[in-house]
Amino acid sequence: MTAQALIDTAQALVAADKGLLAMDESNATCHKRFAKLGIPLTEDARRDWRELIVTAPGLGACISGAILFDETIRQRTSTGTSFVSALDAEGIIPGIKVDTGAKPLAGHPGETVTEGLDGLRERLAEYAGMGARFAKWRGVITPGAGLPTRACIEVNAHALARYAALCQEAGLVPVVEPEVLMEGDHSLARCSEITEDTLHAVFAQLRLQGVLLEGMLLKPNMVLPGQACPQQESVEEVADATVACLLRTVPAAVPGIAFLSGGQSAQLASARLNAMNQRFKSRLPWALAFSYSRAVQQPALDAWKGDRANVEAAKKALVHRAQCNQAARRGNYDATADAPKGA
Ligand code: 5MM
Repeated sequence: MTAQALIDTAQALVAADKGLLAMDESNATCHKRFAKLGIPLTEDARRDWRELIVTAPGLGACISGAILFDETIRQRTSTGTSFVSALDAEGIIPGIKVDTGAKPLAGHPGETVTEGLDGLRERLAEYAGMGARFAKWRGVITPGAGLPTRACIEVNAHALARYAALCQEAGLVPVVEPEVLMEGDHSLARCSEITEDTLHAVFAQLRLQGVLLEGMLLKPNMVLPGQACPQQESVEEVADATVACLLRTVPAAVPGIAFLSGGQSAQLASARLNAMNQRFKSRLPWALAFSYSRAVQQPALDAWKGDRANVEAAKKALVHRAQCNQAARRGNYDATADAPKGA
């Protein structure tokens, strides 16, 4: 695999104002979301849900790549097509989540380190053989009293860079996801400080470990006040703070930044991305895109509820959210027309 092939894939993932769809929930996370809607917590239900997504007509016009989970990359539609082939048919690049989860960090109560490096070289080779062209790994940074610690930031940055180097060796574009959580009562200014520290540490490790910046994507949080913070800044203030933080930390060689949604509502995630592109797009070195899970999937999951009769409505809801985020990349998202019913 040449460096140019990595660069081409990374650029294709942010081309045409499209974005990524994260559909890589582990079974535990998937079940948490299913349980709220009374959907059975079974492999069949998980497969049915993911089939609905990969067969949604028109999804490929606004989604460039889909991040799958180990179970999902091995599954097939009810007509026997592999999910990878179904995505390929829509022009969507298949990707794979390769971390094995955030585990308690020894000696650091309340913090985690993401695991999955053991045997990663072999797993990446297997996934590449199955058609994956990019991968994803998420490190979690938790704000709190005295948190995050330096230790937590450094171990997660180190693991992200080791993962990224192994991905590029295997010919897969690494999506590097350091997430500062939005749970808590911290201010936007505190989130900005933590995000800046984290991104500096991540890019220092990526450099140390020889990762080709042109052949990767960054998947960060937006700079937001904690969910329980009494002061909630406007869409424009969030856009300004997020772009300012990224300009201080992300090298211009990185082709794209694809945000996670982190628990924001679908509409807010679109509105904030839209504001960033509207205000700054022409002056930024990298594309500002999306790699949402909940902010694209949740309205469709609410429509589906595990009932076959709702499949078509759910597909429409899914494609609608993907279209809204493509519009947000163009700075054309109309938040008023997209307000949730009854709001
Ligand atoms: C932060 O989570 C990622 C983006 O999703 P949101 O847009 O909903 O925040 C997401 O890709 C996440 O990493 C996966 O859902 C996998 O989560 P788990 O915890 O099940 O590995």
